[in-house]
Order: sequence, then structure tokens, then C-alpha cells
Amino acid sequence: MKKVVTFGEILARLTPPGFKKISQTNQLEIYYGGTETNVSVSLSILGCKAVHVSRVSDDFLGKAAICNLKSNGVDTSFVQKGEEPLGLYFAEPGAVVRSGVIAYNRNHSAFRALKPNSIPWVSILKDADWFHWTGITPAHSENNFLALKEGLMVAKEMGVTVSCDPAYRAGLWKYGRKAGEALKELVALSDVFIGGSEEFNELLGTDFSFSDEDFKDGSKALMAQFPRLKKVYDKTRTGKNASWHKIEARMWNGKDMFSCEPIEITHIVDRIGTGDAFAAGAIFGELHNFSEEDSVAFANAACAIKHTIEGDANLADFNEINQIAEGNTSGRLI
Ligand code: KDG
Repeated sequence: MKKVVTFGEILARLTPPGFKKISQTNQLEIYYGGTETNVSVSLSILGCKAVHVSRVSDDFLGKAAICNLKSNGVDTSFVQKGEEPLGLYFAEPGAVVRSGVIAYNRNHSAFRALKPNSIPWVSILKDADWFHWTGITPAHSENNFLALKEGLMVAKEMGVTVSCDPAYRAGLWKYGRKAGEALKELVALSDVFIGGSEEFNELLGTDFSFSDEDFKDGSKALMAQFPRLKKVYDKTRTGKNASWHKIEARMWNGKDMFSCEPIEITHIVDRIGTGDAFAAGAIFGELHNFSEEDSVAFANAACAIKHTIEGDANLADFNEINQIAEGNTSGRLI
């Protein structure tokens, strides 16, 4: 069983039922998310040993969040507890034309207060096959940036493969470090890049578009600047410049570009966490030595199926994803 370690905030999401606006309802449903948490849950359901490192409130909310992860098979032994509150967010999921509305309440969360030197990275990573991080974590606070960097340095010493989703969110970087500079330090410690033109542009100071040509040029420029990178996956075709109904992906392996047939979604239930579902699918493909074509198709199918599942994490198992991927893959994957 492959062991994957993730590090990031666990957030509780409060969301109205259906596609209601908060102003229309007196009911809120609770889901647990956070971008790296979602990757961890999905990989656990796919059959990996998923260890999520985080810090939650030492109260009934923190307990409920841990229970939720445990019920999905995630190892929470390295989730710390603190007196600060659990990070929350309110989301009104949008159907198609309306993308939805999100308000965060995480500025003073237990995760932001996590101290560097408080995580036993050596014991966590000693038998790990993979470490995944996203650009959300270093965006929160100097403490979170430093704690992540420590983990990446230990992963480097131990030869653990690292993937990154730089997930550039301009509005998050408020504590002083410049996003581009901070992300550069961390991407330099990574092997697989999961991101697209927005991330290329932030890291390289360029103006790449979503076209295939720009994806190839952007990937080449990234690999030239960050020689440790071996693969670049692009999930941004699910982003704002793409059709929300047509889920497409591509990957660059340093020589060639691989893409797959788009998957059409007729009814979108929840778009939150679709990128994380993609990342988990790509990591799973890489860990199980899928061919390039199969890995892109599997990640794309994982992303597509998440659009049909309520909540932040992709709860679909291997067979469900594979059934969708099959039309696009070379056959039996594992
Ligand atoms: O990718 C989905 C996540 O963004 C969501 O689960 C929580 O907004 C979130 C975050 O910043 O982690």
C-alpha cells in the first residue's frame, strides 16, 4: 500500500442545502474540506495509506473534523490540537452561470498558529512514497510557510517524491511574503507540478494563455527554471476560461504533451474540490506507474466525477473513477 503525506488546513464548510442562497435558508449543512485534506481523503478512498498533518481546535469542532477524516480512513495521528478555533468557510455552491459565493473565516485559526519545529517530519516521512503540498498553506502565515519548508527539506533528504499544486490565490497572501518568491523556493523542492497558466504566470512573470502551445512553452520554461520537475499536469481547463461542462486535462513529461477526450458533465452538483480530486487522481496514477495517457485520463475522470458529489472531497472509489476513465485509457489500470 502506497503511503502519501499531505499537510494543510482542515476547514469546516457551512453550506445551504441545494443551490439556495444563504439569505433564503435557515439551514446549513456541514462538510469538511481544505485543499490538501481533500487530496488525502480521496487517496485514502482510492486505497492509499493517507496521512494528513494539520492543527485543529481542541473542542467539539476539531473532534468532529478528525472523526470525519478518520471515517474516510485517513491517519490523523499527526493532527495537533490548539486553543484557537477551527477555520470555517461559508459557501453557496453555484450551478452553472453563477459560480457561487465563498466567505472564509480562518484568519485566526488553529492551523495558522501551528509552529515551525513542532512537526516530527522525520518519523512521518520515513516510509512515505509521496508528499503533496499546495500554495494555500504557505499563503496563510510565516509559521505555515516555514513548517511546510521544513517538511519539504526532510522529504528531499529522504528521497520522497513531492507534488505541488501552487494554487495561486492572490487574495490569501497577506502576511508579507511575496507569493511568487515564496512559491519559487517551494516548487524548487518538488518533482510533479499540478497547475496551469495562472501558476506559470505567477512563478515566471509571464503571460501564458490556456492554449496547448502556451501550455507546452510554459511547461518547458518551468522545467528550465525548476530542474527537479519531471511532469507538469494542467487541471486549469476546469477553470474560469474553460467550459464548466467540459472537463479536460493535459500533461507534459519534458518531451511530449498528453491529453484525453473531454468528459461532458450535464448536471453539476458541487464544483468545490474538483481540482483536488484531479490532483489525487494524478498522484494515484503516478504512484501506480500508469502510462502518461492513463494517468491524465484517470485524473480527469476523478475531477469529472467530483462535480457530481456534494461536499469538498471526492468520495468516489477506484472502480467508479475507472469506469469513467475507461473510455479514455488503455484498459485495466491496476
Ligand atoms: O479546493 C477546495 C478547497 O478550496 C476547499 O475545500 C477549502 O477553500 C478551501 C481552501 O482554501 O482550502
